Amino acid sequence: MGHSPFDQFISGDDEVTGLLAQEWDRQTSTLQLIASENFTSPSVMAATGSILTNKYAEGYPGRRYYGGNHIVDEVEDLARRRLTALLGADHANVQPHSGASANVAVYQALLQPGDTVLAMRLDQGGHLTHGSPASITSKIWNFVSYGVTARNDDPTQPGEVIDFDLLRALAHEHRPKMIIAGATAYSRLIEPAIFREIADEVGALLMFDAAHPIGLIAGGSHPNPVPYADVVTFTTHKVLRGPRGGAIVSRAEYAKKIDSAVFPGMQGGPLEHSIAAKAVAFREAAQASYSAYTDQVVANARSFASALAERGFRIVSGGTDNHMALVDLQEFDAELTGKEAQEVLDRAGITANRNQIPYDPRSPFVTSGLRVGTAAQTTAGMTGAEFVQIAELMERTLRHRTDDHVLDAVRQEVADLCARFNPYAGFSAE
Ligand code: DSN
Repeated sequence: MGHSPFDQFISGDDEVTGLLAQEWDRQTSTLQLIASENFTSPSVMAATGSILTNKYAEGYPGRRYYGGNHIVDEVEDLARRRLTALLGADHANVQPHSGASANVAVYQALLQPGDTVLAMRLDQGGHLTHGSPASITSKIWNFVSYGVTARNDDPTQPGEVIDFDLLRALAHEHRPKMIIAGATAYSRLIEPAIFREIADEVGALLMFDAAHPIGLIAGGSHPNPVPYADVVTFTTHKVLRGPRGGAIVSRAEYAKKIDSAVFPGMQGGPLEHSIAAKAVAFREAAQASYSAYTDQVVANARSFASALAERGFRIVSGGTDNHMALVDLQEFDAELTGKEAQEVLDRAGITANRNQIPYDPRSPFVTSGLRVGTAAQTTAGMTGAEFVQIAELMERTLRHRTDDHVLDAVRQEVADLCARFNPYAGFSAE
């Protein structure tokens, strides 16, 4: 079993170090296909585990409420400077603890309670904080939802893509104060210019929730929404490959309102160890090697989606432009739910998440779909050939899901594959 090089510092706590060793082993001996996960660099991990975890720093650089923050100020300034340079933005706030916190802070900064917001519905790819009935956002603001077009199997005109006719009609009918672009389970390019055009037609603010594509944007594989959107929110831990957390970039005119909404509006002390790790990740994302990585992430997702389709899985919208594919299981096997597929794949060492597909007849807890992503295993060095192999392993697992011998054989093949592509090879202490 492998060990993180950092575990040696947790002295005398065998329970925690034992669990960390097990998780190190799990992450490096099974396939990580959750589209929102990645393997950070050891530098990002080290900064996350750094001495900055000791420091309280409520406020912002130069305006803190506690003493002893002159070095922390430099850390946070560095992260802000690197982020504005990376995205070409006027202003950055690197304090949000998560993407959800970033989104709610923006609403608090730029909206009044009861204002209307137009956003993508959760069951067709949106996020909880885009006004899901289960989220506090729907209780404070009046969300109206757009979705995707109906399924269309004509490859020249794919369906299940954002319905811009509906979006435009809803914008003119409801005159929202804000329109949100962005999704968590949507495999197509989200073109910021069309959103800006519609927002301008009705005088709405445009927020781009780039939690998923921000890494592709930073690497230059997807268009940058910063020139089009008033505000861009995102998480730092997906394709971007930073620590768990969120961030906001905005036009200069909204800087003060957004900073006040994050602190003191939403949060207390910022997590400066995470902010240092964000700074490390922003520097890494500015390298040419990172752009090559994001291009490879997209190329791998396309190979993966095609290979899955060749094996009888229907890919929602017929393909992918980003780091994920949404798999409709119904044609592969009408009895197979997303929940069962996720559980069986887990036993075979393939980690993915069940996900509703557009117009899903099953509940969000059961679902008819799976979401798979290529960010993590591309970091580990896999290319199209390995993703074709993974598609074959998934097919075999799900076709023979009651046969333990097949599941054991797949589990062994997965372990062999992961041994060849270990993202932390050379960093194990054992
Ligand atoms: N939980 C994140 C994801 O998996 O996409 C965002 O909701």
